[in-house]
Amino acid sequence: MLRSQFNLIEIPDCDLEAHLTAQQRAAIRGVACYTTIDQNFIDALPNLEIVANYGVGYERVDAAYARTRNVVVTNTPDVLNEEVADLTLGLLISVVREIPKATAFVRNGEWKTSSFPHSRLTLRNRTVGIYGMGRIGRCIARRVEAFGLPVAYHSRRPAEGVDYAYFPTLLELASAVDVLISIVPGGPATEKTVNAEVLSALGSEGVFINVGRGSVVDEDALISALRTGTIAAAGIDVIVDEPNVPEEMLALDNLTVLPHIGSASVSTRTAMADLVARNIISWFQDGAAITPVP
Ligand code: NAP
Ligand code: 8YV
Repeated sequence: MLRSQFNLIEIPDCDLEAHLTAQQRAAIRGVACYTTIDQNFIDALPNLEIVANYGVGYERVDAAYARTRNVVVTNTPDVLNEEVADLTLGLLISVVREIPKATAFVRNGEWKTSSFPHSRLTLRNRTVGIYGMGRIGRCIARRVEAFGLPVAYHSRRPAEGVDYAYFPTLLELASAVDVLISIVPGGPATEKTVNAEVLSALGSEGVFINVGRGSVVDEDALISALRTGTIAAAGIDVIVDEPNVPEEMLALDNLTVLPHIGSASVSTRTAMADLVARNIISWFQDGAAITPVP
């Protein structure tokens, strides 16, 4: 889409000096990306006007600094909400009913000689806590309700138009539920907020699901909680140092780790790519982006 409208230079990483001449750097007016865009990167492009991030989470773009340079930053909200919410429920059921183990059991031919053990956990009669009742959080909540389960949540303030039980702190939420789903943004404000105290409050039958960002979780606390039975099980689609999954995590049989596939269907990723391109096209045609970050 972009190539049909603009002269494009594709670079494999952010080492602008290595990949672009000074003349080319001066000619760059827009960037489409899914990587870390820091002050040095922005300063190296004197005529930059727009950074279009491929993803709704833009914590790797220094948006605050971009604003001081009058550079607009865009992301891809809404086009992925339902897709991520679907994956979230799939991961939750997969963890509680041990679907990966069950498929392995069949593939190994074990079903010929024995029956798969009944899962210790069930989703029935649980209360589901959502950490981050935003665009995706609301879609997750609707699905949880459809499963006949009560929903509670924590965000920094009560969410408009939402009548689920609101808890002013994450710890209070964790104490009141036995499933905790994290779908808050990354960044300093949420870093390691899911910690040992929160996991302990979730309890020994508790199930933790993270589809937001790995940085939100204290991974050592999570590994210890799973190893000691402080919580029963967890499913995570995101980790701190992607794609390097800690060996201790891989050794845990009550932890399911997915490779950051929340939005990863061809149709949703295409919709995200389309929105990245349309933000840039709209900016240069009409002087307005479609989804500038708040
Ligand atoms: P959103 O609409 O902005 O919702 C974020 C929610 O988190 C809001 O309810 C916000 O409420 C709450 N929140 C933000 N900071 C908080 C804090 N410090 N403490 C407590 N609550 C906080 O965002 P979204 O579109 O739903 O996306 C959420 C995140 O999901 C993205 O930023 C991204 O990191 C992640 N994501 C992951 C995947 C994946 O592939 N796994 C895909 C898409 C998105 P308040 O402002 O009232 O606190
Ligand atoms: C994508 C995401 O994995 O939108 C986000 O914030 O985490 C996911 O949709 C990613 O952004 C593109 O690879």
